[in-house]
Amino acid sequence: MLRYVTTNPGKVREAERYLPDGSVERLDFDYAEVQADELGPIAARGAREAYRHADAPVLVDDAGLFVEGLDGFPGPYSSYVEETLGIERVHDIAADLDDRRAAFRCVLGYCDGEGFAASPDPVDRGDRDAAAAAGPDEEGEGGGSDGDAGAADPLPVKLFEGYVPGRIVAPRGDGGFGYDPIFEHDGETFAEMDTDRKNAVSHRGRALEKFAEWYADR
Ligand code: ITT
Repeated sequence: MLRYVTTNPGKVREAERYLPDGSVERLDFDYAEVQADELGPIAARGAREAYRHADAPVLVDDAGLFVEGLDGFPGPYSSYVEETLGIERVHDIAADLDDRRAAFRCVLGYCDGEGFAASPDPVDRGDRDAAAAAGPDEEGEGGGSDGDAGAADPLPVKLFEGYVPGRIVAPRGDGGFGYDPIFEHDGETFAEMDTDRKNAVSHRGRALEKFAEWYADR
């Protein structure tokens, strides 16, 4: 059984469409979200922490809204900004911009205590630079170290990324969750789409599609 690690039931509703019935359950575990300007390291750290907590295969899902005219803000801070400012105020700020283009990004981090081949999707072996330098070599089973002495965490995490472009608009629609009402893609906000339609184009749908294909062979 795969544990989808999130406090957000909306994410699991979307993920269930990609995985066989009964093969995934939500693990409501709030892993520490480290401060970082990229989603990958946050997902990787979270996957390790969640794996150690659950002692079973886990998938964590870190997502964010990146507004072009705000240099990518709120990005990795999207959760904090939703809780503090709220999505209407994010819209108000974006409404003053010439450039209202934005994108959602999602990074899924999978960890089951074993090693993975790095290609075609990235593997975080505890030190991203070392992982990049190591290239697409096969990782030894059992979570072997990348040879980097020191702080690197040897538990490998496989990462799957998804992206969708759009723009910030005044809130419309009552489906979805989070920033969906103010994110328009192809003339409709994500909150105006049902789950299948959102999945067909969304950041999470793209990442889940890659994950599901890879996981089916695992
Ligand atoms: P977990 O960390 O427990 O999974 P979360 O909702 O805080 O739950 P994220 O940190 O990944 O998840 O999400 C960052 C913010 O982006 C948060 O405010 C979400 O509501 C929002 N978000 C993530 N995916 C979204 C989506 O598909 N549509 C709209 N908003 C989304």
